Amino acid sequence: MLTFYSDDHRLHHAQGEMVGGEFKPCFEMPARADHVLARVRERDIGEVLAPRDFGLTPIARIHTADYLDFLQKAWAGWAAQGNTADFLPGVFPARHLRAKRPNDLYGQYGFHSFDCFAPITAGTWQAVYSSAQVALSGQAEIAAGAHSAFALCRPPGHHASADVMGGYCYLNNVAIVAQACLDQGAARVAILDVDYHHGNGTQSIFYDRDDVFVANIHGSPSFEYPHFLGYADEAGAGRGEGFNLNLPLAAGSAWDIWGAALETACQRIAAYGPDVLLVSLGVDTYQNDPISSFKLDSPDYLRMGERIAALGKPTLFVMEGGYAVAEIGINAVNVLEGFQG
Ligand code: SP5
Ligand code: ZN
Repeated sequence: MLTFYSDDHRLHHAQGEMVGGEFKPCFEMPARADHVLARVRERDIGEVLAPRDFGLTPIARIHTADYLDFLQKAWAGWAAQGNTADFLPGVFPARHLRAKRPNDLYGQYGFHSFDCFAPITAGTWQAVYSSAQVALSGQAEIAAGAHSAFALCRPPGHHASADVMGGYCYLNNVAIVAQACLDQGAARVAILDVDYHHGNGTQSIFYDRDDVFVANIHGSPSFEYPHFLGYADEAGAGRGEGFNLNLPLAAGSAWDIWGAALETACQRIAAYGPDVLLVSLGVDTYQNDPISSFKLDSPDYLRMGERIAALGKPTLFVMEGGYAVAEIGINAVNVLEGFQG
């Protein structure tokens, strides 16, 4: 299968994040994409292509104008105030406050964030814009008739909702692609999110819709990030009732548990009968992932790809998380190789 990739991801390399009360190097670092790309080439799974530029229009089908305006202008405004270090938010319109968008940049950042894990640097906008174009280029390949493609996105996207960033995510690449599929004539799209963390952004974007079925397998929010979405009783609302599936799992879950959840998700996807399947491919379910608790081993990712392939749908894999940097390439490409058989 073809892989889409842009070097622009390197333009986003933030200085750090809070871990255990200390400011530590970001887990979400450029080397992640380098390792995946190296493994794609080592295993020779297919050509690697640069993305085409589809512009802002498909991005604006998912994200609000205010949000995109903030993302594009935030660094310049921050730098104009004399700052040189990364821009991070600190105050959020949580319960008991008023969610009215303020005029100042710092207030706007809190308005458009749910945590402090999405720093803005000089190159962040270009990196996230190109990451979305990578995803859209994979979508175009599927639309043109390919059975599968791999969008090697970085930064990832599944924690970003229509107007709120967080969890290393700014633009929701998989959601942008789902909407592009629908806009080009697909009737139904399924998203299977296998990242260790619940894809809260993707869920929220499609929660009241029946044209995108979203299935998530993840560490339960009862103990894991993002903490405030991803329970099993979140099944969709209105027209979307029954079109969201959450399969939260206990800490320490290994392939026996995880594979059973995948089976459940795949049966629901098959029953939905999508025209296209999009996989939010996070490999932070790996046993040695530094911020996660699941116990998947590298060969398990081959099984994952095999089960997904058995659905028989045109499938776009969209890279999300995975922080065991040395093994991320092996695990991600194992899914693709398992899929290809
Ligand atoms: C795309 C993606 O995978 N985003 C994940 C964002 C998680 N960020 C916050 C993680 C905080 C977890 N606590 C660290 C525990 C270290 N033992
Ligand atoms: Zn994750």
